[in-house]
Amino acid sequence: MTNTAKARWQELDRAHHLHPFTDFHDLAERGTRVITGAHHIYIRDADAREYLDGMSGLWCCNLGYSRGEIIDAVARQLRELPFYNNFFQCAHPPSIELARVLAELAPAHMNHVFFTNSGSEGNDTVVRMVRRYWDLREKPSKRWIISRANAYHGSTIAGASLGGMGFMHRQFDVLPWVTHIRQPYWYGEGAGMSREEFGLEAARALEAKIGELGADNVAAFIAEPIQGAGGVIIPPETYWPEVRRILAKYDILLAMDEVICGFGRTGKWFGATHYGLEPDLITFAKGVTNGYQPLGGVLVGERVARVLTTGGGEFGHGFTYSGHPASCAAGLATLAILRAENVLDHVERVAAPHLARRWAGLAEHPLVGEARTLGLFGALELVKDKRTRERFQPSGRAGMVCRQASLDHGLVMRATGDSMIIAPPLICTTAEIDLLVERAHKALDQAERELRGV
Ligand code: PXG
Repeated sequence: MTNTAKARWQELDRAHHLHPFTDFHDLAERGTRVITGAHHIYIRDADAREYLDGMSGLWCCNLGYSRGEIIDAVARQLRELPFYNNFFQCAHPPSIELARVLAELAPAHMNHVFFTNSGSEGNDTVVRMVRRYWDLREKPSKRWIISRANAYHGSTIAGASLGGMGFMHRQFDVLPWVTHIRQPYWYGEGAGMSREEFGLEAARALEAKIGELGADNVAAFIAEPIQGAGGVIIPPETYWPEVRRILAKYDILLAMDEVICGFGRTGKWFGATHYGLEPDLITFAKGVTNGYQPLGGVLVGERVARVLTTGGGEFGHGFTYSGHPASCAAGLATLAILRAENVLDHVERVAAPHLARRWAGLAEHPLVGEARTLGLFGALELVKDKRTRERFQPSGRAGMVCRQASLDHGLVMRATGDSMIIAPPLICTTAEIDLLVERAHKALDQAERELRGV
């Protein structure tokens, strides 16, 4: 692409396009990075520079960018039946077939699925289902939903209320029956405690909140198995078993937001399986179609499904594109590849152990306070002083500097505050993981020179 073509894209973009989650002033100053193509695990920008995509698009292109089978399946479906709805006692083969496959892959007690177009709509659906469930069980006082600080559950009003992002909450009115407890972020908040102790303490914040609200008023707890956008927060091993105990004790539903964890990121089909949990609801999106088509939804466990399907009356909820045939075709093709190529096995036996070993080496770097991984998630905590965990000031600058350094070295690595995060495609080979880590290392060196002025 010529420089004039790139300049024209940038100019038109600035003139007309309001981007999601973007400071428009900053964007106008720095200019848009225009991405023009991609193959395998690499993206290409308008300057024809290639980057190893350490973020799988936006946590979704788990099989990379070159899966012709998914593209062909979508095209075939568009020719066969480009649209029909799933309302009013209708359905079509792709939505029916995808529901069957998802029920097969989900934990054994989950046999039903509701389709949406995104993770945010999935979490709105969770809210609607939870409310309907307790109403049908004649416990209408159970209305509060407990979530966690620094969670991300999407950007509709319900999704953003459930999420625990303060900067989002300040821009609208959070729904009044949503409340947040602390997150299980040991490195950031557990100084002076062992991981295990801290995990228990963070879980017990849930019990304290239930006590404060009254168990008869609490409908559900919603959480990501591992927080993604919040900075790849991997809870201590003590956390989830304690949460499970508390929810069972007080008869409160567990809704797991698996929009990022689902479909192999941890090496299992779901984060719930990784942690041995039996959630009542699972929100999914992103990786279900490898990001090639918009699709999300909610997997529903027997306990809720039985009440919804036998309780009588209409569930007044749905979207025109709930179970769109082309999206479902993309989902079927994606899940077929994940199965046929034993991708989860590759993650569990090859890629994740290799990433864990190589990523741990980055902890030696003077800028890195902690290097953690689970499955194909990775995070680095950038610190000024490794011993005291002191951060650079102003907060967030180190992350931005390292993010730019990473791009300079041909790697897409995200910054969340001063944590650097990766979630590379699940199909990464060990050599590609080596390349990713090598580039991350160079980025850290460059960021250190800049941050310490040496
Ligand atoms: N839940 C989780 C756990 C997510 O990560 C959503 C819900 C919402 O999905 P939709 O499809 O409505 O976007 C997400 C989305 C980031 C980032 O900064 C992460 C997401 C979206 C945008 C940015 O890492 N995750």
